[in-house]
Amino acid sequence: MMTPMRYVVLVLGIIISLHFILSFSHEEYGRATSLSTIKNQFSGLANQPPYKAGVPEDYYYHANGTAPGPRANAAFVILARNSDLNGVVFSMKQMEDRFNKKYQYPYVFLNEDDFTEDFKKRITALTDAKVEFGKIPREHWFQPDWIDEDKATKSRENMVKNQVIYGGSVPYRNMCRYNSGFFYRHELLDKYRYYWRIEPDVNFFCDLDYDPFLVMQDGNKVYGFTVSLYEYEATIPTLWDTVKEFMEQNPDLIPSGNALGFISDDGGSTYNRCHFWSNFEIGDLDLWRGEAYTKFFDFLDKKGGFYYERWGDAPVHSIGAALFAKKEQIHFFNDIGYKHNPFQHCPQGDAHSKGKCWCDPGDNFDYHWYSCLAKYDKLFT
Ligand SMILES: Nc1nc2c(ncn2[C@@H]2O[C@H](COP(=O)(O)OP(=O)(O)OP(=O)(O)O)[C@@H](O)[C@H]2O)c(=O)[nH]1
Ligand SMILES: [Mg+2]
Repeated sequence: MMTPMRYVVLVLGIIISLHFILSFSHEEYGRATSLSTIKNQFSGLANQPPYKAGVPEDYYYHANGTAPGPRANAAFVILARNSDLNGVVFSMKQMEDRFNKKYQYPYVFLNEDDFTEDFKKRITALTDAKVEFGKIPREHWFQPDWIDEDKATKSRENMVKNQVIYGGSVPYRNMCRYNSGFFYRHELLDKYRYYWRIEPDVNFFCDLDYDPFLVMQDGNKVYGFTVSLYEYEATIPTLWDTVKEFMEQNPDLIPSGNALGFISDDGGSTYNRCHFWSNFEIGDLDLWRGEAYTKFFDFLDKKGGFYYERWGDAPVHSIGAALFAKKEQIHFFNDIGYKHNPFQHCPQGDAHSKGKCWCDPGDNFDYHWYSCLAKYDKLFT
């Protein structure tokens, strides 16, 4: 007969052996349960935003050559015109050199026109990863019939008079509406869960020796950013009233512990105009595909503000993420040095040296008066 103590030792032995067998046979299990991962996810630093703890060292692969698996189910998404080719090449070459030649994530290019052969040739020459070129369905792109064109024209004329940037442009409005509510419905993205949006003419300043998609996946994050700032009031005069109307009608879609404090300084009465700069996004497509955001986008779209005003995809995504995600699910990618004119996030201190960044650390938007990062930080303090 076994004594109770022997039982305990036996059961413990079985658990420990199982853990080791799983760790060796399933890379993902091993990584997910490694001590530093658990420490990062469950303890963090008290009263500090989670990014301050840094990405655990076991996510890093500093050597050259293909990084060992696993990979996330993810792709880069680039919306572009044929005329954007040189700018896209500029961004994509840096993405390959700084990150993707080791990770080989596929690219999806989207356009309301057919991409030219020249475009496809110059893009595919830049990478060994899979590249797909998609055409946007007409009904996802162009101004819908039910928009009152007289009203839209008057509003554009007014904005031109008031020198609102892109205020007179219909294509720009199509683009903002498409990025807000349609890109994630393109059939080429159906198979993916995570995306990283890239725009023409941006800079990536640092070596990225870990996979940000896995950090999103393992940490249950749904939206990642590098720059945040204030929106121009003139482009969104009625946006917040519309959002409030939606919130009043759909309280059950809005979880507690969300990031409302990032977008409102008074518990939701007014919008403080903070938004994540959506020319850089690493996100979970399921955030946009889910019930809450789907209803939210439809509600906004029906109000016509993408055409009667000039609602941008940055405030629309940001408000959606801030309302429908938990604040811990929104991640600041502190170690990704990034520039889209005229602002840049340049990692500071250890993050700068770890990434061998080439941006000037003195030129950093983080706590500039026009940046909203302090409001993000404040969510956690
Ligand atoms: N296919 C297509 N893509 C577009 C169109 N307009 C803009 N884009 C893309 O949409 C994204 C945003 O457009 P941008 O012109 O960069 O807008 P922005 O970042 O607000 O303005 P900039 O400061 O000029 O960069 C980029 O990836 C563009 O390539 C368009 O009419 N058709
Ligand atoms: Mg741009």
